[in-house]
Amino acid sequence: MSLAIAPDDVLIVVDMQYDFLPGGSLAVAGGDEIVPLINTLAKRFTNVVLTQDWHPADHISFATQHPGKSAFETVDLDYGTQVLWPDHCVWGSHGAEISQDLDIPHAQLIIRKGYNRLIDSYSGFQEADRDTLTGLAGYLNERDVGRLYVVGLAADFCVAWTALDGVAGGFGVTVIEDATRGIDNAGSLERAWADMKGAGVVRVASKEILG
Ligand code: VGL
Ligand code: ZN
Repeated sequence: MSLAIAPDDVLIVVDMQYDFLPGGSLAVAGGDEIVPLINTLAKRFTNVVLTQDWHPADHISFATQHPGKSAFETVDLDYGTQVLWPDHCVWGSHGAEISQDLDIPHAQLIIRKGYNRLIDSYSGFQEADRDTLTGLAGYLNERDVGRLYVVGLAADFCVAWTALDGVAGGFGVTVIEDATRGIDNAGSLERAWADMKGAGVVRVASKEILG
């Protein structure tokens, strides 16, 4: 595997939305610090795809929908264990908007996920029921793209699940570590890196790519 970026490679910029940035309802520490680096990286890619977490106000992943439960606790749903979150990325709200500080005018696709009330979706490819597809794999396959490079928020949830599903879909996947930040709830960040390593996701620092 070469670290040089090829013209058919794709940068996937995950969930750089106000609710995940400082001041947002599910702020990821240091999330704002990665914006300039993501802008620099994006200039090296012909192909850029953005993802956008996009929930109805009564989404099942919100702790407010489960009386007696608090954010960061879990519940058992039909598809498995679900972490409960503060209300975030509600469609039409400011918090759901992608940061205006991202400077990626050449981004080709914004894929929204998490819009089904009863199913969460960390991954840009597949919802948490592990069945409902977003269409991203179909899009990338139809475009006949090369390697996927994943950056954004949060490293241990939407970045990791997107990277893992990319590998499962047959893509070569690299995560650029310093262009991510994690939530790190109950050891989730360490677990996510272990899962990604086990799946064959390549972990690099941006300087290895930018030279
Ligand atoms: C995310 C928790 C809930 C993420 C989205 O973007 O990592 N995390 N929804
Ligand atoms: Zn969400």
